[in-house]
Amino acid sequence: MKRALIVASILLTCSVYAQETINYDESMVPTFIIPDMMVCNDGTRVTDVMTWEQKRRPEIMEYFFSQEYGRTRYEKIPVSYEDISRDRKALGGKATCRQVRFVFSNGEKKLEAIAMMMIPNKRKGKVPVFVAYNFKGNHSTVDDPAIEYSPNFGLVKKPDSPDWERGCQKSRWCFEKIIDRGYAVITMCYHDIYPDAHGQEMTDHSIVSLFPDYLERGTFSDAWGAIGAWAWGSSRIVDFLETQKWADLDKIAIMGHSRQGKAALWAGAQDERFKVVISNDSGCSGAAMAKRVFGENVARITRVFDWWFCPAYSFYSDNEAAMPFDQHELIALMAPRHVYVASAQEDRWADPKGEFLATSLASPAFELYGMEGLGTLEWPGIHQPIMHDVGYHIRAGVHDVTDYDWERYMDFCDLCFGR
Ligand code: GTR
Repeated sequence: MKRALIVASILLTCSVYAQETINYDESMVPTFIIPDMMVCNDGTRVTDVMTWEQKRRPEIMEYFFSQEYGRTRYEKIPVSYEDISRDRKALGGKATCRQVRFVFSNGEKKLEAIAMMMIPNKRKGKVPVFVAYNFKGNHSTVDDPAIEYSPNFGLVKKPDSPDWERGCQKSRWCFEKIIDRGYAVITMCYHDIYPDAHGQEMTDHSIVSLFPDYLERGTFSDAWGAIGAWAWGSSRIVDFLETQKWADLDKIAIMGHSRQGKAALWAGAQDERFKVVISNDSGCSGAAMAKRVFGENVARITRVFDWWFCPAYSFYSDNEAAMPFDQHELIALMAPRHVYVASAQEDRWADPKGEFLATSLASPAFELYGMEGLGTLEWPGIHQPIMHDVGYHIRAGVHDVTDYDWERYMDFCDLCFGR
């Protein structure tokens, strides 16, 4: 009996993995039909901004709400801000480093998150701002011992994890270069909004648990997951910026890497206060076309990271062909604002070609507004960025955020913001 069980479980495991073959062979990419984002569900063709904004765009939003990231809740969760510290001599005196605690409360339960800012000291008037989550805590972005550990960090990291080390991910944050170009940055550890690990305890410590439907949500096929929560959190950062005199509210960009690139695109789709939306190596369920099924795919991502999405998304496991939408439509939702997608050559897991393709295929939405999309289906070479109203680059190297990426983001923002 015991042996039979073992055999059965081995067979089951094999079949699960068999379905999850990861394809890295371009010749094995299936022929697929690209969903036409310019045709409404009733067959009407979109030829003007009004039909796009009032009919087609809401239909596309509905796909992402009901079938991928889940439905964002709009009840207002009261938040208060508490100043933690203000160091006017950060980065050799070039910047002010501030920490502010956000306290979210629904009257019964409270959750805390800490935002860290670098604001240029030399400034004439208001400054443009990058909103960008960090993965390993604010303390990982600089060496400064005054930076507090993120409230939820201990939930997801063991006490002996190297991630507690200060500055352990500072290579992803070229603050000095950013400050020198006149931009501010506001960052927050994404675990504070939704601790990124499997299990009920994580959801209970996420902002999702503050909403009225929390206890019933398990039964909803469109219940929002972590990506939806992170996107919601980015908007709360913008709410805070709205209280700040130094922030130029017409020049807010959001930048996210990888899973945060997925969340940045979703935040940008929902919140028009983000004027430039930047996806760094966001891959599957971010900028990459799902229907190419190259690198990470829906079956694998929904199995390993089930808490990121709404339950309905796993219907497309090994079934991308059945999706009535694809990720180029997510990118199109940024129009008439700006969007930039970046890939890394060795990051095949994220399907760089699929990221490029989706960005290019989003063009018709921008063209409706007289804006210029990428304008080509020819994948540019390494380190040959395209910067129209929509931008794209592929750089050499692996899945990461490098100075090269940030420099291009600032070039692009300079163009978009007329700097
Ligand atoms: C991987 C995941 C990707 C990407 C990445 C990251 O494990 O499969 O979708 O999000 O993590 O966030 O670095």
